[in-house]
Amino acid sequence: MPTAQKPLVIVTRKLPDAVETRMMELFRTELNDSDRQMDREELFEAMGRADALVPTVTDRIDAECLEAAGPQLKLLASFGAGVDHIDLAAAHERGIAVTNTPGVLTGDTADMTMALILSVSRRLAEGERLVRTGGWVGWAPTALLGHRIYGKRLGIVGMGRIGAAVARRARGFGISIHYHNRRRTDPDIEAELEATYWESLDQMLARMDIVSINCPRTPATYHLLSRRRLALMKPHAYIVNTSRGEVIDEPALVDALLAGKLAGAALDVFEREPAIDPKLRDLDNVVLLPHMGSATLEGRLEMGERVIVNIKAFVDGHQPPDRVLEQFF
Ligand code: 8YV
Repeated sequence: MPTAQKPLVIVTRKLPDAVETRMMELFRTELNDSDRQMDREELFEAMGRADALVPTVTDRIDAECLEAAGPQLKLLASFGAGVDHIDLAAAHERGIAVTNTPGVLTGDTADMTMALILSVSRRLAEGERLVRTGGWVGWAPTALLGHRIYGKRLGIVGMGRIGAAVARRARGFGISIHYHNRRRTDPDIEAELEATYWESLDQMLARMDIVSINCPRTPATYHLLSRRRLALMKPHAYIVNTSRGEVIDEPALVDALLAGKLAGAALDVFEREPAIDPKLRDLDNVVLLPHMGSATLEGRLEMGERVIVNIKAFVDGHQPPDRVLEQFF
């Protein structure tokens, strides 16, 4: 981006004030005060003008969108860890670098995973609904009985930063850790977590009390929790997803829940966000959140800082610290 004047940075959504202010100081920045999601035409237009675009998970930067990129666009500095909304191969082909914001949302997402594990197993959302709707008539010995999580087995699908952070937290609740990952993790981490590695996802799923999805959404993880695999899970098992909806075959999950083949699900992400299958909404043993796993002010400020560091490094001719390399996906 060798321009004499400051680079034009277009931000597609409203970011925290402190992040936007710093961006205004450093770059020629166009903000989106309305926070309205850009439609395809607006996004194409922004791609045509920006030197660096700051998209979020709600912007689909596919090959068609990348076709609209002007020759000056050299960086997609995404606000978020996941990059499945960007066609990395098409960006690479056009010589456009992609960065993300890993690390800074690990703890918040892991905290939310624990909150969901507790919510679904102890029926928190159901109890809250009962009180809020005025349906609570008083304490009863057998009302709203959930299941204890202490002593249960948690199968973590994807032992990256977030998976390991979930494992650390779950250990504090007396849960034993199992995991499946493309590669076996560092032996020191395995020892620290007393974690059991399963090369076979099928074998692990068939034995777990709780399954947590913590892998990124890549071509290899699309519907990893397929209809066949969901059928392997125990009927008393819970499934929790704070990763991406597409990792689970959602219609198959709905069928399994309706048929009583799973005890419950806690979902922060969905296949066609923000659309939710109405059948999920009708199920009491399902906890539904609006993709808020990393939604803390602290986290969003740190994500913004990462975006700024990445743009600044790139503009100054250095390798941005969080460059996403296409061949890793
Ligand atoms: C973010 C997320 O809020 O970073 C991610 O991958 O899923 C979320 O926690 C979102 O992506 C921001 O763009």
